[in-house]
Amino acid sequence: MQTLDARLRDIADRMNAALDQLLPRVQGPEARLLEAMRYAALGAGKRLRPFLTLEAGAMFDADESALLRTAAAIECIHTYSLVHDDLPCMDDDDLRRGLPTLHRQFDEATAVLAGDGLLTHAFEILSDPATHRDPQMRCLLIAGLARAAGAHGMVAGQMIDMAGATVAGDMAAVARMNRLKTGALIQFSVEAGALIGAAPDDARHALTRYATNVGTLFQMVDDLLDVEGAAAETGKAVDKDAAAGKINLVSLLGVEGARQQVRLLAAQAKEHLALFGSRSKFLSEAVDFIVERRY
Ligand code: GRG
Repeated sequence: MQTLDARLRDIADRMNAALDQLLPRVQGPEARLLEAMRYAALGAGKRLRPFLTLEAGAMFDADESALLRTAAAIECIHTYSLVHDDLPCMDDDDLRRGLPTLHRQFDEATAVLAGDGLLTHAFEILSDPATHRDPQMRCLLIAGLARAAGAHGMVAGQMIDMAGATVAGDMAAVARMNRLKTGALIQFSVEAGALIGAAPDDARHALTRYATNVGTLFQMVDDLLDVEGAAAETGKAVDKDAAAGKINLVSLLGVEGARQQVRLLAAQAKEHLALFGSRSKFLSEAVDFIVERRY
């Protein structure tokens, strides 16, 4: 039986190959745009969202190619969000995945356009019959990704974050921001696998609850890494939130309180998988991987 590490590496390799093929270089004046999109998308990401889609789908013997293309679309959205988040008008970061951010490597206008290109390309991938032969399924995937990523999901969470709209002490508001900014796309990553695999209702509900816990704990670990991590390990700047005076669950609960909450969420996430027995081995082990991650 494969280890989780080997499985994550295998999925990352397959994702890189899929993105390489889905984002081909072009000739002509727009060559720079595709180079920039590839620079961002083919970087050293953990490919956690693709892992969640492929693992959730594999439990129901879903078609591998449909899962892989859907995961690539999700990764395009995730990458665009990082590119735009790093821009001077947002978080103004110089380092991402251990390399210069896209606007540093290229320029700001190219970074905005490369993000736009990746966002749009995600929906082109999903609408292609090569993703799924059933047009209704393609529509469900497109609608689900749009909801998770758009103005009622990730973009709304980013707006709340940018506006500094989470006042000190307002735990519920911070939790909602996290649910939208980070949780919505993680949740869709799991749901997409279940959808393509035509999972029964009870399984889909259990997976959604698993994904909700994973999304929340993922963001809390990210906030802990911002406080405790080192840029050399995380591949991005640290201590950003405190320097910007931002409120997050770590500043509200304290480091120890946040760690305790992470442990609780991790246990809950795994409990939601009980229904699947050994079939959910990797999804369960991934919870520990996320808790223990240093980057
Ligand atoms: C700009 C529309 C728009 C949205 C940005 C996701 C996001 C919203 C901003 C990123 C800021 C951030 C660091 C959020 C914390 C959670 C997160 C998404 C971390 C990065 O995801 P990983 O760790 O990254 O999966 P890799 O590099 O492994 O893909």
